[in-house]
Amino acid sequence: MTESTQVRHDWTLPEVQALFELPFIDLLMRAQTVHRQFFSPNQVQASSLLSIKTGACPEDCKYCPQSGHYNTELEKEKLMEVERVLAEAREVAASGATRFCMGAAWKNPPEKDMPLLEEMVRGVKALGLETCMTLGMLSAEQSDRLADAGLDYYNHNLDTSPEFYSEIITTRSYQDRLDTLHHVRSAGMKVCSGGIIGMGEQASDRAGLLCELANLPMHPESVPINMLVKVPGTPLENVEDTDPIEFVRCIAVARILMPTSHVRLSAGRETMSDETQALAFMAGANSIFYGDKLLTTANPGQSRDEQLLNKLGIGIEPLSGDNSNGVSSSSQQAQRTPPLYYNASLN
Ligand code: SAM
Ligand code: DTB
Ligand code: SF4
Repeated sequence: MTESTQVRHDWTLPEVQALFELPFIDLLMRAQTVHRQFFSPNQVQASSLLSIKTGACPEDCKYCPQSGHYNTELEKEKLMEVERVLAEAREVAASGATRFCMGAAWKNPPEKDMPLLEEMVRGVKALGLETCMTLGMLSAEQSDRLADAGLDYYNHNLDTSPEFYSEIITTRSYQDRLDTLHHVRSAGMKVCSGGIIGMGEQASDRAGLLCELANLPMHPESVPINMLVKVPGTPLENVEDTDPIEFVRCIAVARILMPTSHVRLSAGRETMSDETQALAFMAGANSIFYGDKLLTTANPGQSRDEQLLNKLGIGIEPLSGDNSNGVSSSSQQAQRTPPLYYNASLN
């Protein structure tokens, strides 16, 4: 095994920054080489999103159209009925996407809604889809309940570096986020955790975010890299655009640091050129959100994506029988070794 294929959890910030500073073509080549050791290079995993409870969120995330702290003229909605959620999931199953991700604008799910959430998980699974939820913070007990209902993935993003975090969110801490990830892991669910690029952060914050994710006791199976969607009414609506090349660098570094994870080219594709997306796939992105809506904002839609994927000769990754990323190498096994420590960098 070459050095690049080791699954490491001891990255230092200077090492990660050095990757960011490689000449672009060298970085892409390195990322693509790592990618091919673990994944089929011409396949992307496709997930679809549904907002099951929209707006009026008590958190103050400066990027988010759903925060109750800002006026984004978003229509607020109560928790969707189970039957409506399942009707949407049936359409997703027919579209070819393999995972259905249900998102709620909550600080944490209310206890009274837990039985409905469990019903949703069971119903979506029965359609043959993988299940994912993103509901805010979870207690250990709530994590166990969702895992028992069959929830495959839980999405909970670190969003940015520990240093920049308090510029973006003040109503919960970085440690709160790490605690939820720990509960999700302990309950046996797969972790989906990534962040947002383009919030006015420094290059060191982008490196810091990826370093935190890569040094978790186990790498998240899914790493969404979102380009900020600038929504009018949010405090970040006028933040300066991030250079697409810098964004692609983030994808490449995520691929190198977390070689067996699916790296998702996530929010922001609606305004991204085909060429930038192609570079992101070249850099090792192998997952997308499929369908014409993210949670509340626009996504390219199935027909535009079909055109792009056809042009690039990329297919949608089928579900593997064991529901894993299809890798059974010794390094993947190594990263599944139970953690000896937790949150070493913040203790
Ligand atoms: N409320 C839950 C939470 O924050 O964990 C789940 C839903 S929240 C909308 C999920 C993630 O979407 C956030 O962590 C953030 O990374 C991403 N997100 C939200 N608004 C975004 C935006 N305007 N642009 C890019 N990503 C965004
Ligand atoms: C993630 O990292 N990105 C998705 C999903 N996880 C839940 C959400 C993106 C939301 C973009 C803004 C919106 O549509 O409301
Ligand atoms: Fe609420 Fe999640 Fe939006 Fe933050 S990102 S305001 S927690 S919905």
